[in-house]
Amino acid sequence: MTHQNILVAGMTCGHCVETVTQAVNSLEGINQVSVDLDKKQVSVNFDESRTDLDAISTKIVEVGFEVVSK
Ligand SMILES: [Cu+2]
Repeated sequence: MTHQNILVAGMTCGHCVETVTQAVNSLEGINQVSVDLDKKQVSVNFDESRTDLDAISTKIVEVGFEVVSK
């Protein structure tokens, strides 16, 4: 398992948090997702043999948010 923090712009409320959490969770190989709305930070635990940061970032962008850094 790998743990990464991704900085995401555009999240403003609990609904955004829910959207991002569900989107990332829908990917293969995701173990755990948590979002800190104040820090704009998405923490992800994932199996690096099944997914990667690029796939996670792409998914976040797909549901309407901006990945600032990963
Ligand atoms: Cu929102």
